[in-house]
Order: sequence, then structure tokens, then C-alpha cells
Amino acid sequence: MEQPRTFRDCLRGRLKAEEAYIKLGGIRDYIDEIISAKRILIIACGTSYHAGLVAKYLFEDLCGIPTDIDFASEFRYRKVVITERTVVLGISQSGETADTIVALEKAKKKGAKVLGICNVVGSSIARLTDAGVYTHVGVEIGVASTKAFTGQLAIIYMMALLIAKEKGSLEYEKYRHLVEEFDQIPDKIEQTLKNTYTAVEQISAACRTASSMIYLGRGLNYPIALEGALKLKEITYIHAEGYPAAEMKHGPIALIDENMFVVFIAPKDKTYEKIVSNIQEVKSRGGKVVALVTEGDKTIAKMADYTIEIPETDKIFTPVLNIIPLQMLSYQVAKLRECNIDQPRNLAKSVTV
Ligand code: F1P
Repeated sequence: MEQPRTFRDCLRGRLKAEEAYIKLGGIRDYIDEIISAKRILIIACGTSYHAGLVAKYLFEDLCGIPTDIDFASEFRYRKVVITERTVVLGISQSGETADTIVALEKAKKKGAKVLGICNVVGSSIARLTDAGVYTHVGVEIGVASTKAFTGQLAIIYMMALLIAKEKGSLEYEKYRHLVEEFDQIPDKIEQTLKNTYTAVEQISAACRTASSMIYLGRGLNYPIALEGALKLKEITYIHAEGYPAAEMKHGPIALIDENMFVVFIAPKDKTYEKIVSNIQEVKSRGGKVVALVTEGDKTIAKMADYTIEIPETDKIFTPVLNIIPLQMLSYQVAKLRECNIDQPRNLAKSVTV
């Protein structure tokens, strides 16, 4: 519920086009290195990994820089090749996740510049990186990351926009248009919370007894499908899988029957028609469809069992609005199932071993 404010805090006031990079903390001193990087490598765990996956799509799409992402827990244990002019970006809410610390130290030893996005000021990861930026979302009380995730996205958007502008991979007019829209996002998060509350209550009542759910999205909203599913697992203990929507036919489609709830993230972008046909595939097998659609979309609303309407925005910003009702859905389901929402079983705020 705090996220309209925390997202605004991450922007540190209005984001004026010319000033964008004053807000990027120490990272602005490395902007030339990022622009001339041959590769960006993102390292993170859990929810922070999902923010990193959004960053991968944006750095490639807007900035044209080849970007890879790896789980810190994988990177730390295998033989890795760090090629010349690789910039590493570590993302961590707590700044104390053991796997991420070790992985970033390893990247540093191999000669990479290591940058960071952290929530906690003075944390181990903040100290070990060459430069970084804090999210400024404040302390997150619940174990499952929510406002830290959207805060990480805020920083990632600022980075991607700035790099694209400085690199010249985005025309200035388009850059200005995106910056202006970015400024509207805190208000749109607020609108999303208001508009989706009733729908989320209805859907949570219907799926509270589900034994499994599938979350599907494409492009920039594929990481949101992963994060929506992770939030459900973490706080409701319902099994959930996030998948790229087009991969459904390569396996998960076998799971679909009349007991399966499938959440589709379906903004009006260039993948829209494909998502419509994915929805048809689920409906024809009796699955229950929950669809996150752009406000006013009647086509999908007619096909879906439940619809959540998301305010219109530029396609690059849809992830930050789409995650809000998915977090709320997990919260409402957890409440109905009488789970301990702030302290889910088996989870720790920072995984330090
Ligand atoms: C990573 C993380 C969180 C998750 C939980 C366990 O932490 O997986 O995403 O919500 O708290 O740890 P961090 O490196 O982002 O602090």
C-alpha cells in the first residue's frame, strides 16, 4: 500500500529529463564504463533476480547492451568467464545475502567493475561494490520483498533511460516522452491499488483453496509472472509456477484442467494477439483464467473468468503496475488462509548462510 510513496521516494522528487542522472548515486561516475561495456552481467537472488531480469530486457531493448543474468548461488560455484569490459550489477534488498556477496567478490577478483542496487545503507554488498545506488524505500517489515522490488525497478528504469540517452540508442524525443511518463508512475500505482482492490478480493475468495496456480507473461512481463508466482508461494504456501506464456505449450499445458487457475499478464503491446491465443488454449481445456489487462480491454475481459484492469502506460512501465495486484492477490489469499503474512514459515529476511 505504501508503494506510491516509496516509488516516488526512489525518484527523489520529479525526474526531470536533464537531471536524471543526479539521482543515480555513485553509479553516475561509471556511466562511461557502462556505455562502452561489451556486456552487463546481473547477479542476484529471489525477488531481486526478478528485478534483474526486467533490467536485462531493458538494457538490451533501450540501450542495445548485451546483458546476462545469473543466480548468485549458481555463479559463485561454477567456473565463470568474465570477458573484457564486463560491468557487473549486483541487486539485493538486504545487502547481506551470502550467495550474492560471494558471487560479487568473485566477479571483482576476476577484474570486473561491480556496481550495486541495495536497500540497506552501509550493508555488506553496498560496501563491497565499486559504486552503487540505494533504493530509499525504507525498512521492509514483511519477509517477502514487495516495495523493495518496485524500488529496484525504479532505479533500473532510471539507469536504462540514462544509459540510452547518453549512448544515443534512444532518440531524445522518445527519451523525454518516457521520462514524462515515468513521472506519472507513482500516481498510476495509486490508481492501480484503488482500481484493483475489489477484483483482487473476488479472485482471492475463488482461488484460496487452489492447490496450484500458473502465472504467464511475455517479454518484460515474464519476470512479473515469475515474481507473482514467487509471492504466492512465499506467503500462501500454494504451489505456483511462473512461465513465459509461449512456453506453456512445451510442458505446463499438461497441467491445465478445470481446477487450475492461470494468471495471464496481458497488456496491450505487440505480444497481445499471442496472449489472446494462449488464453483460448487455457479456456478450451477448462482452466480458470485471471487476466491483468489494460483498462478498457473488452476482448480479453469477455474471455477471462476474472479481470483486473491496469491503468494505461508505456509498455516499458507495465511491469511495475502489474506486480501491484499480484502482490495484493497473494496478500488477500494468505489472509483468507490465515497464514502469517509478515513471517512466512521457513523464510528469512536475509539468507546469510
Ligand atoms: C533475496 C531473497 C528475497 C526474498 C527473501 C529471501 O534477498 O530471496 O528476494 O524475498 O527475503 O531473500 P536480497 O538479496 O534481495 O536481500
